[in-house]
Amino acid sequence: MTRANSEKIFSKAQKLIPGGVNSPVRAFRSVGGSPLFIARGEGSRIFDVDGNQYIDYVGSWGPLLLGHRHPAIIEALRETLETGTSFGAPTTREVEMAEAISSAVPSIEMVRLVNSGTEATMSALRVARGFTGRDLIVKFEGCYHGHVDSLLVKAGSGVATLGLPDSPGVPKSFSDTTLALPFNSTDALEQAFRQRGDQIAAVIVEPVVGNMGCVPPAPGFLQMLRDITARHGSLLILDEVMTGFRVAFGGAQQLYGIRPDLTTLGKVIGGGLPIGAYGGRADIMNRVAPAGPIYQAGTLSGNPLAVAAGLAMLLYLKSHPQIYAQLEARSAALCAAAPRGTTVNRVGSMFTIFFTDQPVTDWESAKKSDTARFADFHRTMLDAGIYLPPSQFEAAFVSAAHSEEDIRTTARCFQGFSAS
Ligand code: KE4
Repeated sequence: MTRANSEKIFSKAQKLIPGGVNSPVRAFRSVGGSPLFIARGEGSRIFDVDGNQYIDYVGSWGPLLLGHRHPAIIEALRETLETGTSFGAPTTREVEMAEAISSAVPSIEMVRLVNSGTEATMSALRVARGFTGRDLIVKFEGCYHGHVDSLLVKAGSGVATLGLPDSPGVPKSFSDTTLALPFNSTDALEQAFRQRGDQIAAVIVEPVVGNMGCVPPAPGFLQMLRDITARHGSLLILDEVMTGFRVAFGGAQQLYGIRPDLTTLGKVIGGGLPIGAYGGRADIMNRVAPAGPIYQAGTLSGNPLAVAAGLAMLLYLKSHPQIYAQLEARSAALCAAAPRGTTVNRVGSMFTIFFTDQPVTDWESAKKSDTARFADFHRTMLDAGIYLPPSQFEAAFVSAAHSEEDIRTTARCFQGFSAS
């Protein structure tokens, strides 16, 4: 299997783009070797510029719940292209999209579309601070909510992958307004609220963490977040950029029966095009400009192409609910084949194989994983035609396009790898 073309393009890319990539985690830094340059995708497959094909378990980091180039999404894009690409003015489809999101996620009484998950979480924080008049935000170590200045504190995903202490460029005054606590720890949270509860604007959490690798909430943890924020007049923000429409049609809040004040979305709701969204209680969202004074804006927010792809995705999922049972069954079968000596965390079709034989319940336990062995595993799978996220601290994704044969093929490769 040659990757000469990828390597050649990568060496040029590094002269023009920082690290040769437009997002750090794509650079394969923690698994070694050069990133593959992808020529095209189809269903569960991606094809690199050297003509190699792979079963894809990254799925663009979550958006491609239906796999690459699903006909419903491609058709919606083709049809929309006939009418234009962007108007900077409202369109009917944006109202249909708002309706589709709100009907799927009842806690989202009103919603604003933006262009990325980062914009969604950044805006949700501002709204929470504006609504409560408070400054402090609570987040959890290993959770990643996009590259928002005040949330790049003990963050997961690429920050954890690259072992960055946090990021230069974030003023101390910003990070001073962020309390980063251990995920799944109630003691630390209760202490923070005892000491500073009346200053805490919101708690933001990935209800199922994907960004330290997949880490589910401990039983009762999310309910405890809901109770303690309500008791102190703070808001609960569920960052469902990854879990929204992924772990259930109604997201993790449907799965765990939690009603947050605000939710952030992205990835799946764009069907592979750039999008984000934040929404929640109408009394909060009506404080957002121009209805209220809290400002947030975006030239391409509600872009017709992104909305067309996203709406096609949501309508398809709504009319094919059996997809979630299929995702559950095939993901479970795949994870049952994980190499011996590893710990697998999975919720629905998002999972991580941790190279540790200990439970992984938070960042402290996740970072004990043997990242060198993970790198061996990643390389071995790549050579076998299996494309996994190039980081121990990321979630992998099964899509509706992954066939039973794909799962069997991948399972055989997993089983053939010795984790000892
Ligand atoms: P974006 O700004 O990358 O669209 O979304 C930020 C974000 C917010 N919240 C959660 C829970 C997220 O997972 C993300 C982004 N996820 C990463 C993958 N772990 C994106 C991949 C990347 O950074 O290239």
